Amino acid sequence: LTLEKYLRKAVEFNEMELFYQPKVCLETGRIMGMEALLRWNHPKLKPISPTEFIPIAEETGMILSLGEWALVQACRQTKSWQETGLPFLRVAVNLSPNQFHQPDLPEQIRSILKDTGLDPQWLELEITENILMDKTANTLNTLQQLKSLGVCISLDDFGTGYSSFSYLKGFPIDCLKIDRTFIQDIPRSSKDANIASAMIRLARNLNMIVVAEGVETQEQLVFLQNHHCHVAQGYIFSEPLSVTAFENLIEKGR
Ligand code: G
Ligand code: G
Ligand code: MN
Ligand code: NA
Repeated sequence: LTLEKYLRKAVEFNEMELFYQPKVCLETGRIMGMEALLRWNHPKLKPISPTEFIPIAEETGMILSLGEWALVQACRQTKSWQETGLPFLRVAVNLSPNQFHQPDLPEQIRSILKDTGLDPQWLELEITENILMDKTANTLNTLQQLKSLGVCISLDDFGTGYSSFSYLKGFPIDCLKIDRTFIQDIPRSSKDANIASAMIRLARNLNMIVVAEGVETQEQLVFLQNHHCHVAQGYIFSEPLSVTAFENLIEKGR
């Protein structure tokens, strides 16, 4: 309950921050985008992970204001980096189920893009399989509205939720993110290696961009390159970084 009380004030008190983790194109070796990840710096509490506070925000409905804050912040920051002459990068923002099912989400995102001046092609929305499973909601319609804005849709944590091939068939998804649990034991586990390579082929055959999450070792990276995975993200390149640290990383790579 205390956490909930603090969380209620967190945005207002400026305690939330977005960190950015680079996504690297495996063909060119260049950073092509980044995932925005929430960080909560409470003045008294020790750092609280999003895995702890996102569920509370979901249950209490606070995710709606928090999620909107993250969208605005990510779009504003990305636009600002473009204006300072940094290479154009695509920013990915995670959407929680509660947020996704708000009927006004497409309108909210349209308005944020307009207000921040970010061209829609530079915004990517990460959703999980469980969102797609909810048949009561008008999921396809929402996705189509989002697509018609010109943003990209990614399927996050792929393979861990209620994975179904019919989602890949029926929904307009641009990008598939292989969950890190399938990457972490490569190359030791031939099972995981086979699953990952099958996911890569599946995505490529469906003309989707395929991203490997949680890449930590050189061996994993070589495996993914050999299997023609498009993009990788993980500690091997960088952990999620503050704005300043991310800027330094981009400058260094130029
Ligand atoms: O950095 P990591 O510990 O940063 O993130 C843990 C979890 O929190 C991940 O599953 C991630 O998707 C989720 N998360 C981080 N930031 C956000 C956000 O802005 N919105 C939502 N819905 N989830 C987030
Ligand atoms: O669930 P989602 O994919 O949105 O969240 C990404 C989570 O994975 C964040 O908590 C982020 O900090 C974490 N992460 C990013 N790269 C790595 C990695 O290489 N290894 C591990 N173990 N976690 C990672
Ligand atoms: Mn994600
Ligand atoms: Na993930």
